Amino acid sequence: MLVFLLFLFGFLKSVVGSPVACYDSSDVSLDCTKEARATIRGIPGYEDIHGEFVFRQQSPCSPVIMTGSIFNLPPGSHGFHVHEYGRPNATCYSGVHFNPFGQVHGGLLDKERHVGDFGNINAFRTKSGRTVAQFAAVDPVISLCGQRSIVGRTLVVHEKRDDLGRGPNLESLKTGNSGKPIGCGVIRRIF
Ligand SMILES: [Cu+2]
Ligand SMILES: [Zn+2]
Repeated sequence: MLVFLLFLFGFLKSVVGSPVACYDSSDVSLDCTKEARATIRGIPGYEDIHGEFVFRQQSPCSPVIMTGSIFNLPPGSHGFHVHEYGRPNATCYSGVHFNPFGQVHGGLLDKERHVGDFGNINAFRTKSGRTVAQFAAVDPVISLCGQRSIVGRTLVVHEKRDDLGRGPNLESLKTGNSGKPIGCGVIRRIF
């Protein structure tokens, strides 16, 4: 585990060194923060689900480093996105995927994707019987300020696997057929 973490941080450090251009000047605004967090809670019927995520960005034009984990998801892959609004109710309703540029749904590494598309988070059962899902990414598409800002929006985990826009129906290009949200949390800035 420790070896994996050391490897991961080495990888993140090497990627963060590379400069990433801002899309335009509106990305550099006064609301910039270097760190944001989201606490995930399950909807009724999934109360055991909980998790924490941290988002860090050195400057408005740097990629965002995101790390976190969710416990007690059903084992398997679950669609994982930032949704538009930051006011989840008991069902985690928070609008559609955050999509300020009117693109179609995709995966984290796709050229064409919603800004809020993180693909899937994968849950594994541990020896203790608990289920753990870890996620780490260096994403140049999201930001903690400007028009790509995920701050104040909702991080959502879904019941089903996200087909990343490659499914057989139109819904695939909107939601990846990932089904209903089962857990969520608002992304809040850290002062
Ligand atoms: Cu979603
Ligand atoms: Zn999407």
